[in-house]
Amino acid sequence: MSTPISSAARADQQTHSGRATALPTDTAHDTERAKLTSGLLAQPARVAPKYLYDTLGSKLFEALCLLPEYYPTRTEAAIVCEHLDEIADAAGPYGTLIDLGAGNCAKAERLFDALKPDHYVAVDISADFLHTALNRLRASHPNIHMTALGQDFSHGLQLPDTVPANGRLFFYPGSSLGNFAPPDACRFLGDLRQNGGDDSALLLGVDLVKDAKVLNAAYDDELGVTSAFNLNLLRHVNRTLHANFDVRDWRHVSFFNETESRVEMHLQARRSVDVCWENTRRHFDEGERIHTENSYKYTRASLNKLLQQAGWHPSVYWTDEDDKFAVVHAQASLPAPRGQGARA
Ligand code: AVI
Repeated sequence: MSTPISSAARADQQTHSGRATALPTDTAHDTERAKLTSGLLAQPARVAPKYLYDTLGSKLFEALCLLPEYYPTRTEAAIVCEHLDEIADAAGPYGTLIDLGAGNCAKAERLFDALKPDHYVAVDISADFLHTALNRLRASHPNIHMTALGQDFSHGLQLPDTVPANGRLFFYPGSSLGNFAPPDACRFLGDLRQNGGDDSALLLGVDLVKDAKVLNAAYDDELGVTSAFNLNLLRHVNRTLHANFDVRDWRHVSFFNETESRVEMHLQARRSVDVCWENTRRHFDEGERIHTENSYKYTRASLNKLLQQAGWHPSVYWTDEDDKFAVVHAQASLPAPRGQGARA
């Protein structure tokens, strides 16, 4: 349950922006199916969150970002818009902007005029989608050298030699870090620190701990879009395993687990059901659950600790007035005091 969706290899060649990727090899497909089977047979059962993102799941994710209850996307965009100059001041002289989970590159594009990078590297599992996005960006920003990298970076980022080794700014928005379990988040951030070297920096969007009511509503909205997003995972599993989950046998369950500081999403059996695939059968009692996603929420203290453990020095936090979400700048080496946001 530790794979962050923004960077995970979506199992049926789709990303959460719904674009096609290269076909996996037979062996990769077999490995995926074996992992899926072992998760479904585990007690309690689990399915990796990347299965939320087939074509329909990607559209449902886009839709849920528009919901009044789901504040992260909107709040992050407002923070970036309001503090763009300060962000540019803090994240100033980094020549290379490396956008992790770039998708359609829209979030990074908002930074271009202020940050003025020489080189923009867009990384996403879907190379095809990136090429289309970069062709558009090249026309509007002819002075920025652009590179598209189709890569699942969740287990380590591989940058080609053409990407300057100095002055790297890693941009990881959308609270995608929250879909990693903390030890994996630490490993991931530590890999970036190694990759970037001593003069690199990080610009991170992270969802903050808040009133459980707000969190619970964000992951269980009135219209039922998040419920459809979660249930749709079963259809994706059916296609991948030739399984016979009936979506109507399951209900969406989500809640803030305060002890773990995470919102959990599960699917709960409405009745006793048997599910079959290949030569396997799994019985679920009524009320039994499949764990489908964790979304970790941080405080400044817990995020500072994580960043420091991973070798980063948090320098500035920008938040909204309700402290719902944070955009954080961290440096590989101890920062000189600059910028006007709240010091970490
Ligand atoms: C993509 N990720 C940061 C979202 C989150 O909030 O963890 C996925 C999501 N799950 C339910 N709603 C949104």
